[in-house]
Amino acid sequence: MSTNTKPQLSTAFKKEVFEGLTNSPKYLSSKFFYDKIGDKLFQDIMALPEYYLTNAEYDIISNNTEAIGELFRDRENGMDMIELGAGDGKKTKVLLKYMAGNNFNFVYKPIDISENAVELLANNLAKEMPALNVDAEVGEYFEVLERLKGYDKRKKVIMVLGSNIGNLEHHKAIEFLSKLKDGMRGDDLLFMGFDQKKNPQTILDAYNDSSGITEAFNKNVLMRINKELGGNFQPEKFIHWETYNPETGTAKSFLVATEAMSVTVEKINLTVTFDEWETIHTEISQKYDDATVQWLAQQANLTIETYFTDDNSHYKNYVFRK
Ligand code: AVI
Repeated sequence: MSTNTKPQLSTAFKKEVFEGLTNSPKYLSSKFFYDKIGDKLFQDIMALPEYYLTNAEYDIISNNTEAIGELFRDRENGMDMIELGAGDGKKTKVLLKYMAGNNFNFVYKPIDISENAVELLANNLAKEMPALNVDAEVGEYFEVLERLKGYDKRKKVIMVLGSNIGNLEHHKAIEFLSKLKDGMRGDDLLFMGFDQKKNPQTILDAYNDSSGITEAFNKNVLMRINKELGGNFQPEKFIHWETYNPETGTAKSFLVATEAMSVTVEKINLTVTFDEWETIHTEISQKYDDATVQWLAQQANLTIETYFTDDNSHYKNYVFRK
């Protein structure tokens, strides 16, 4: 088992924080939510009653384990299962157990932007399923995709769960899907989770929980700037604000300044001012319908082979082929 780390991530953090805070309107990417504290907050979010996504996808995988596993299987040559944004692997473990228990010949390659998440998962799998062949890696999706070309010797199944694609705007999602497609060969599959459009209140509640964990998660980007880049943000002077547009399916998170202030970020030589009620856009969480997923697939030259859904059709896992 190996775990590679990417030191240039902190340079990207500096560059993107500078760009985002000097832009009008201000923005910060949600990919910077995830450090040790952010990972823990996200784990807590996944356990919230309001955050229906995790249970919906868990149910889909648990209720269709055999059908999904058998789609993945290559009896002759074995296969590689590559998971982008693996997180804690709770849902994937259901499949891993099926595959291991049914004599699949495979390597599991979890990849996550969070070094901490990858390490925890690798250690946990080593304990829970010691016979499993695991090859974990830390990295950002786009640069890791380049390195996947080495995984070309046998059938590949690429998994992206958690509706992680929803954190990308459509043009970026198409770029992402196209790059995945470029790394796929004829019998390779892409198994991806897409949160679906539904009652707007259900979506707003999922991103605006009553216990304030999502608020802390959103503000964690400010905490990271303070800790890692010498910033002096006062997170209590910002409120977490969530919007959902049922027409476009886009949920957006903001941090809104409750008073005029000036903030300095020493390590990037930056002082920025905020007007009262000025915003920082921090995240999008896109919700989909079949037509939109079909359109994204077509733009990326992928075809939808089939999909699996939960009883409420709140969430869907689609299987794509090149
Ligand atoms: C990781 N990602 C798909 C989550 C989402 O639903 O957009 C992150 C999240 N943000 C707030 N709550 C959860």
